[in-house]
Amino acid sequence: MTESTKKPVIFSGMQPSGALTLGSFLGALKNWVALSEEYDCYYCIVDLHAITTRQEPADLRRRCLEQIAQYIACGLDPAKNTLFIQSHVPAHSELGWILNCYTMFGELSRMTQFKDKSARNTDNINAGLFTYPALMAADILLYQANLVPVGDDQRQHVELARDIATRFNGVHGDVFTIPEAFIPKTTEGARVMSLADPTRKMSKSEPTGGCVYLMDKPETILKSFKRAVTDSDAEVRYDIKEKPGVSNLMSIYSSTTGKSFETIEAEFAGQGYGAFKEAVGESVIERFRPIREQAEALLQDKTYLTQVYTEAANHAAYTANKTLRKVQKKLGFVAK
Ligand code: ATP
Ligand code: LTN
Repeated sequence: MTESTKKPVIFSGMQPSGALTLGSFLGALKNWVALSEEYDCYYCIVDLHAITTRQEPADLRRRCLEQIAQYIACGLDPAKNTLFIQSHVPAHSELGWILNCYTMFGELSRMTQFKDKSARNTDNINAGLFTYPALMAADILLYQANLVPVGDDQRQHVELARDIATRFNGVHGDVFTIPEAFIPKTTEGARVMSLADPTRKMSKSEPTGGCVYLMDKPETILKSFKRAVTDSDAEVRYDIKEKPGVSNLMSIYSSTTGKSFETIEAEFAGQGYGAFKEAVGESVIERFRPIREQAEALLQDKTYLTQVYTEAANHAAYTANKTLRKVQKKLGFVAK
């Protein structure tokens, strides 16, 4: 991607905190791919964010590489998209610290992800988990991103990034582009719920037995769907309050097949849940099969993957450093 391409900019990221799931795919990756031709896209593996919860070093290293392979296998062409690892571009940490000083304690206290994760990890409520949104704002603002495609659970963080940017610009003049969140509609996977507990988000770092993974074998996927929690009235009907399990399966099926809820209700009228669950499972299997096969093949070629993330980091650092230098100058830091 050359400097002269003046496409609007996209930034988004995913944590290497576990294997990618159906939630990562429908909530994020699928949209990233759809947007990747029209925008100048930076898609990041946010390892600095991942260490806000404890990670096994060997797993973290392996997952970063797997994630690059999966990004590519999902359709992100590394020649057109900057696919990089966050810690390879030190400007993220540097701007992250600066923006901490422009983020209010009260704002961070209101973040639902912090409340959730601190309630679940009572033995490690670290400062990084609390200030995480300032680092996320840095990720986005370094690239002067216009659009940030995320799942619904990240809306609040993108809103905060906008507030931080507006506050900084208010003090120092126009430095940052104010980003917009891009969140898919519910029917297209805004929030894919756990198959074991449809009131909770399918989350790769919280395997409740309700996750479907991008690299799962077909028989595993089918088993997961057959076990999916539903209800006892055996009617395929969309009703998020009364029938969260069935509604979640319908959303998934709608995303993988493009069928509307009405069509799905008609298709399974009077059939009970067995056939329905199997059809949803099969649709996910077919969607994932080519991705898994290509990711497996790419993982055999470590030299290629290293080349992809190294070149991407150089490109990202160039853009990020321009913004960082501007910020440092505004703050009154002495030039080197
Ligand atoms: P963690 O469990 O470590 O918090 P996660 O599974 O929530 O991870 P992230 O890496 O934090 O996934 O998220 C990457 C992107 O995928 C974000 O934009 C997020 O909104 C989206 N996403 C993740 N899970 C889902 C889901 N179940 N439904 C919709 N979008 C999701
Ligand atoms: N917080 C996000 C991951 C993330 C991100 C970003 C997303 C870190 N930096 C910048 C969009 C833009 C999450 O937990 N899913």
